[in-house]
Amino acid sequence: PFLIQLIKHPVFLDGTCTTRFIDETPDLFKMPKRRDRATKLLSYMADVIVNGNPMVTGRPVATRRTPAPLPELPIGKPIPDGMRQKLQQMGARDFCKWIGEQKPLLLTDTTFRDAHQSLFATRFRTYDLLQIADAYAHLCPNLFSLEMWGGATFDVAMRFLHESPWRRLEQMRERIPNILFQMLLRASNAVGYTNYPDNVVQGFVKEAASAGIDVFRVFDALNSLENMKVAMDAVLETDVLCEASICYSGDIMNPKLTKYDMKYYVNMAKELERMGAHIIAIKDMAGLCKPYAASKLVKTLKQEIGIPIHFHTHDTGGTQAASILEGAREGLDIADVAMAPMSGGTAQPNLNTLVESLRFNDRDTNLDSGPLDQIAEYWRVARQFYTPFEASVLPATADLYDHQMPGGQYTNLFEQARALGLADRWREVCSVYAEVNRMFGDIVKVTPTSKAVGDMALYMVANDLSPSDVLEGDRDLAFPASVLDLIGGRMGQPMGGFPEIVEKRILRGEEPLRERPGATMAPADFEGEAENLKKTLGRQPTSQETVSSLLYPEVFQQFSSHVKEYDDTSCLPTSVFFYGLELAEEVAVEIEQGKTLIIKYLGVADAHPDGTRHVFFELNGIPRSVAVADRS
Ligand code: BTN
Ligand code: 3PY
Ligand code: ZN
Repeated sequence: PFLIQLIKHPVFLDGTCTTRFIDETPDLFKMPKRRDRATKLLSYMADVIVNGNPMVTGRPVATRRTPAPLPELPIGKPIPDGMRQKLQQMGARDFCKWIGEQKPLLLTDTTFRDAHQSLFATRFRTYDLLQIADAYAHLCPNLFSLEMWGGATFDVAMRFLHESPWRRLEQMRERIPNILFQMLLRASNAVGYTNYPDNVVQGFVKEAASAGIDVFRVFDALNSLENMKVAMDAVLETDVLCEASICYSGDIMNPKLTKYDMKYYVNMAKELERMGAHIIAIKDMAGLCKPYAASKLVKTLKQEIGIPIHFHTHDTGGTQAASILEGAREGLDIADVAMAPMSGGTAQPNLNTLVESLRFNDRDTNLDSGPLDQIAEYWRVARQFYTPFEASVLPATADLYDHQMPGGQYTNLFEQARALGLADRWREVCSVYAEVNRMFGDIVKVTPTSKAVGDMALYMVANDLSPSDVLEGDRDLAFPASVLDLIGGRMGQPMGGFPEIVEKRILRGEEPLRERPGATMAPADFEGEAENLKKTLGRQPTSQETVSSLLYPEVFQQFSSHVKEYDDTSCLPTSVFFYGLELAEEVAVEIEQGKTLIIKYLGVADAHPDGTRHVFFELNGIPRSVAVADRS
C-alpha cells in the first residue's frame, strides 16, 4: 500500500517526478514508519475482533460507542491562571499560608483517581480522562487540585489497560497547566503493595515531581511515622507540596474505643507538622469519620497545628457530605469530592451539590455551578463505556463502623467474594473482616494492610475457620502471602505490635521483622536495571521506565511486550479497546498530534488450516488485511 500510494501520486503519474518531489512531499516518504504503527494497531484491533479482550470477557457489555458530549469552550481565550500559578509564584510555605487565610472552602476533585478506583476498579483509561481535560483547564481554574495519579492507577494502567502511567501524567499536564495535580503515595509502598528500598521510593518521587505532580499526599498503612519520613523527605527535597496524612480509624466519639483517640491523632498531626509537612490530610479511607467526629477533630487540629487541613472521606455510609459541612464550619481548609455521576457510595461525596450546599454561607466556595454541571454531564456519559466494571455492591449498613473497610476495598472484596461463590455470605465476610482486625490487634486498615485483612477474611470464610481455629487449633494452615507479609513485619510495625499469639501461630517460629523494613533492604541498582532493560527493550530505557520496572518488574515486562506488539493502544477509543470495531464502523485514531488514522472494519475471513484468520480493514481509504491466530 505504501508503494501504491506513492505511484498513484499525481506527480508520479504524470512523469514529472524528480528528487524535488521527495523534498516537497516529505510526508509520503515517512510512510513506512507510520505504516508500522498503524499495522500494530490494526493487529490489536484484529486480535480483539477475533479473540475478544480478556479484560471484559464474561462481564456485562458496554453498549455505548459514540463519544461523550463535551462542554463548549470559549473560543480563542487563553487558559486562565489557577492554583498552580499561585503555588509557583508564592512557593510552598507562602502558598499554604495563603490557603489558611481563605474564607471559601477549597475543593479537590478526585474523579480522575479515587472515584473511579473505588467505583470501577480503577479501569478508566487515559483516553477518556484526556477528552475532558481541556474543559477543566478552561472552566474550573479555581479548583484546589485534581487528584489524578497514584494509588492503584500506576499498577492498573500498566497491568490491565496496557498504557503508560507516565504518559497519562504528561498528556494531562500538557492540557491542564493551571490546576494542581495531586497524587496518592503509599509512603514506603510507593504505588505498590509492599515496602520498597528507600532509594526506589526516593527515585520514584523525584520522577513524579518532575513529570508534573504538584501535591504528594503521603500516607502509611499503619500510620508509621518512620515509614512516612523517607517519602516525606523525598518530597520536601523537591519544590512541590508535601501533604502528610493521618489515617482515620475507630471512632473518636466512642469512649470504648481508646486505641485511636483524639490524643493519638493530635500527636500524629503535630509530629507530621514538625517533620515538615505543608498540609495535613485527614485520610478517612473507610468513611468512618462521622459528622460530629469531623467537627471535633477539625476544631481540635485547627487549635493544635498551624498548617492547612485537607479532609478526604468515602461516602460508603451515605453520611459524609455532612462530615465535610461540619468540618467546614470548624475551619477545614480543603475537602475532597467527586463529580456528581462519579460520586457517592464507596467514592467521595458529590462535588456539584456540595458547592450549592455551601452557597450563601460563610464557606461558600464561590465556584460557578454551570460549568461544573457541564463537566459532570461528560462523566455521566463516559461512565457508560465502563459498564463491565460497574460495582454491584450497595452502600453499607451500620456494620461499616465495625468492619471499617476502606471504600476502594469494599467494592473489590465483594467482587472477590462473589468470584468464590460467597456473594450470599457477604455480611459474614464483613463480620469476619472485623474479627480478623480484632485478632490482629485492631490495626489501621488501608492499602496494603487492608488487603491482608481482606485476604485473611476470605480465607477463613471459604474454609469455615473461626478465630479460635486459627489461634488455638493445630491444623496446618497455609495463610495468604499478604498475611505472612503483614504479620512478619514486612509492611512495617503497628502501634503496640501484633499480639504474640498471632505471630506465633501465623509465622510458626519465623522471627518477625521488628524495625522499619526499609532500614534493612538493600538499595536497588538503578544502573543495573537500566542495563537489563536495554537488552529487552532494544534501546536505552528512560529513567521513568527504569523506576516502573523496579516497582513492578513482571508487569512492566508484560506492558513492554504489549507495546512492542501492538504499539501504544491508549489512543484507541474505549469501545474499540474493549470490543474492537463493529462491521463497517469507522473510527479516527489520533496516533500523535496532527496524525490521524481513519480506520474502517470490513470483515473477517474463515480460518485457514493453520488456525489464522484474515481481518480486513480500510486504512485512510486503502484496503488492508491483518492475519491473527484464532484462539477463541
Ligand atoms: C499483555 O498482557 O500486555 C499482552 C497481552 C495483550 C492481550 C491483548 S488484550 C486484547 C487482545 N486479545 C487478546 O486475547 N490478546 C490481546
Ligand atoms: C490506595 O492506597 O490506593 C487508597 O486509595 C487508599 O485509601
Ligand atoms: Zn480514598
